[in-house]
Amino acid sequence: MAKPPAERLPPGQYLEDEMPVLHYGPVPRFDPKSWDFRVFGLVANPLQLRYDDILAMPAKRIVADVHCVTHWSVLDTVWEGVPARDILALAQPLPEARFVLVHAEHGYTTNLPLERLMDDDVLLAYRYRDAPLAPEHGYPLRLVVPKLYFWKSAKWVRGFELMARDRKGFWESRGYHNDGDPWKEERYG
Ligand SMILES: Nc1nc2c(c(=O)[nH]1)N[C@H]1C(S)=C(S)[C@@H](COP(=O)(O)O)O[C@H]1N2
Ligand SMILES: [Mo]
Repeated sequence: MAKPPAERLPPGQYLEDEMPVLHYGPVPRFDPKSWDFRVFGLVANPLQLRYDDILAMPAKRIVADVHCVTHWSVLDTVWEGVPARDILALAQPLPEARFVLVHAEHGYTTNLPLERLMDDDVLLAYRYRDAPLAPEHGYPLRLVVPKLYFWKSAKWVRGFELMARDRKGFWESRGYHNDGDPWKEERYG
């Protein structure tokens, strides 16, 4: 049996029905001719994928609760896309690669341990609630990392940079916690 909603809420969170649109800067426009997704840094096989390459990969659908550091949570969000680990597997991370800096449009970044990105619920998503992702929610492609506060789920993603040492992303270098586990209330560093 599914847990009652109250037990699915991490400490300090309240329920919303729909995800409020929240981001820094403007919504980028998508040009499929110039768009790419790059996997670079400590990989044996650097990738430069087109949007069609990503759509052609086997898709996965997940249902997940998401939690924003500003205290709202939405239960049972539905996402479809390519598991991040499938794309990382194509790139073949080198043994010394342990961290990833996720790059998005307009210089937004967020950092994660490589191992975390390999979880089976981490997607590069292009559909939300069984419809194409809306531009303001990250179209054409966004990262979804359900186990961490939602600032780690970068919208408008353009690449993964694999690194030996951790490097802080946009919010992490502005006072947010480096790890961001909502169940441990890792809001600020
Ligand atoms: N590129 C980018 N991605 C981002 C952000 C941002 O400012 N820029 N904000 C993050 C934060 S803090 C949250 S809560 C979620 C909000 O996602 P939504 O607008 O789809 O609800 O996007 C995350 N991804
Ligand atoms: Mo957020």
